[in-house]
Amino acid sequence: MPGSEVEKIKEDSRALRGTLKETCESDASHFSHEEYQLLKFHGSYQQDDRDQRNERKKAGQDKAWIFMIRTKTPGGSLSSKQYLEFDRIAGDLGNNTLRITTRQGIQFHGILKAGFKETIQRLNRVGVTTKGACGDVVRNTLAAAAPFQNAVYREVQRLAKELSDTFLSRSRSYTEIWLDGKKLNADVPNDSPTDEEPIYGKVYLPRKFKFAIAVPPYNDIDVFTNDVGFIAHAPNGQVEGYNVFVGGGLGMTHGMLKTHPMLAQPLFYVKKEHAPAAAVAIVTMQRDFGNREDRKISRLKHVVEDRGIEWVRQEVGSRLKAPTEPIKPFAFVSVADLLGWHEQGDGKLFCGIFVTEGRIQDAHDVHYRSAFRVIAEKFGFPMRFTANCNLYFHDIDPSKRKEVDEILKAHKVPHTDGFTESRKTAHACVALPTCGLALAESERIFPALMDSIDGVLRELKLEKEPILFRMTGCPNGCARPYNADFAFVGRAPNKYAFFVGGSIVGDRLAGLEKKMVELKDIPSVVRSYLKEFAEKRKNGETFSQYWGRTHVNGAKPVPEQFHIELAEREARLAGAKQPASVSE
Ligand code: SRM
Ligand code: SF4
Repeated sequence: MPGSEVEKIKEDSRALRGTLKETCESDASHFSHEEYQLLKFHGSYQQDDRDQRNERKKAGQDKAWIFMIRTKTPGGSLSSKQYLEFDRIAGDLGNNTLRITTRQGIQFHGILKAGFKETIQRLNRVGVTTKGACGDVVRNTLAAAAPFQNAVYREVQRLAKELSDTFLSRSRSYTEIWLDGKKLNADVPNDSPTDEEPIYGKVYLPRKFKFAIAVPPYNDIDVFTNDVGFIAHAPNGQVEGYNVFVGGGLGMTHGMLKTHPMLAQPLFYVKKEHAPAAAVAIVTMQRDFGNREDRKISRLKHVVEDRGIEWVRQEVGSRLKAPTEPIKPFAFVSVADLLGWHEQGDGKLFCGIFVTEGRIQDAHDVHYRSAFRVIAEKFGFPMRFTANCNLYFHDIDPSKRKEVDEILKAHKVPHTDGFTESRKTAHACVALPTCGLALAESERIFPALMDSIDGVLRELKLEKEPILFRMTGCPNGCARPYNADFAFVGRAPNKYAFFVGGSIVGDRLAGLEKKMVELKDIPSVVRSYLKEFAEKRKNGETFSQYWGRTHVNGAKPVPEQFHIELAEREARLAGAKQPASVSE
């Protein structure tokens, strides 16, 4: 069978070079379609400002080409010095914003072609690479974000860096094209002198690949939505090993049954020293068995679904050559971050700061960017990005707490004490105007939508309830909507598919409740579910527990659950006449 078009582009690319260097140095306004596919492996997406698209088209003008550049910061960790350079780059070369991503990285938006190489060089000079932040390789490795200073959290952050280094492409193309052949980043492993990719081979992986490492009881990196999830087992304050889960992934296409989200399934437990080898065994299995003909069904989750978890266990076992054991018991409480002030375990403090949709900017009267710059300049505290798109400053001497609070207050950075519990965890993906795949707004309209939902929560006295809301501008799932209690997934301008029934713990998938809800109707639709919950809940159960008790979903997800409304599914099951869909 011939491979997909992208397979051919990779194969012919001379280790990801293609003609990127030539086009970068030419006065072409943008990269070609083939070059764009390769650009991803170097950490960037070619985009255009979609707010300008129609007008420019009418005026017969070319698209307003811009670039998104994404960093790889394993475990979301970086120094204040690095952050300050990020801030300067956003001002000098980007659109004056920094976007914390749902994978603990940063995206610079609005970079022009003329500033592309400079952005990459400046990032590398402060020890941050963009290599492999996108493309068919292992993406940024998530690791428990809370900056507790103890052996367990240190080990998990260390493993994130080790996995990141292990799976970094060894092609010299990145250094050649963007760094003028000089390695600017001492922290990145050496390129292979022959371009050889010891793990990936010539055509890399069939698709993107994602690792996450969690430390119970916090599932703050949403471990089950990753291709591979490691869950630390640390009964005596030291990591002894990891429960390994495989086959998580969320992307789907509306109405296409063969595409659907899956949560990772239990594979085995391995001792700590074998975790990196287990990672290599799983990645090489996906390299060899992942579908290379149809990119819609090419993630690890499809190998797990098609061949079954027992086959996967055998195959990985034969590659691993190290002992494995059955999964050890563990329990998570929430996907939330620890916002506000906390002791980090060594006499110092960390401060978790809520960042509206992860967008660090000075806008709408809240000056996040200036506040973070002042704190980073004045104190030099290390930082952590979270997978909920928030920020931790850590290693803070208690004597500095008041000053930090004053800086945040002076810049009107919101204090989460007065927030509803839902607001603290709610998140929306980037979508318009930069995302080329967005079918509807997400980041830009979510704060106002959450204002309305907050009103409903307060009216029903549910403001203290941990209920998870997420939104995306299309079904790809970048804000991880399908394991939230409530999710709104863009279908068309102002229209969203409505999902209910994930969990605040991140361990259950939702189901489609309504194929299409108008944006303006979302608060009243949500209200009907919340009202039922407020009236019928038992013994203080959470919304997730209530839904789990009263509905069957998630445990063994079926494709229909994501494409056919619940009412219709039930009617089909009962053999009854199918009712017309709510909105279509
Ligand atoms: Fe994503 C594609 C943004 C996390 C699933 N994602 C995109 C692109 C690059 C659009 C494109 O291909 O042209 C978006 C760029 C928007 C922009 O303008 O910036 C985009 N994804 C994001 C970010 C920035 C969302 C955010 O709100 O933070 C996240 C960047 C993470 C990072 O630093 O690496 C982001 N994307 C995710 C996640 C969540 C996660 O990984 O925890 C998912 C679901 C999990 C998964 O992978 O299954 C996700 N993004 C996708 C998919 C669907 C993949 C699939 O298997 O079907 C696409 C489309 C694709 O790959 O074809 C996509
Ligand atoms: Fe773009 Fe869709 Fe991802 Fe949102 S979910 S950032 S609209 S690809």
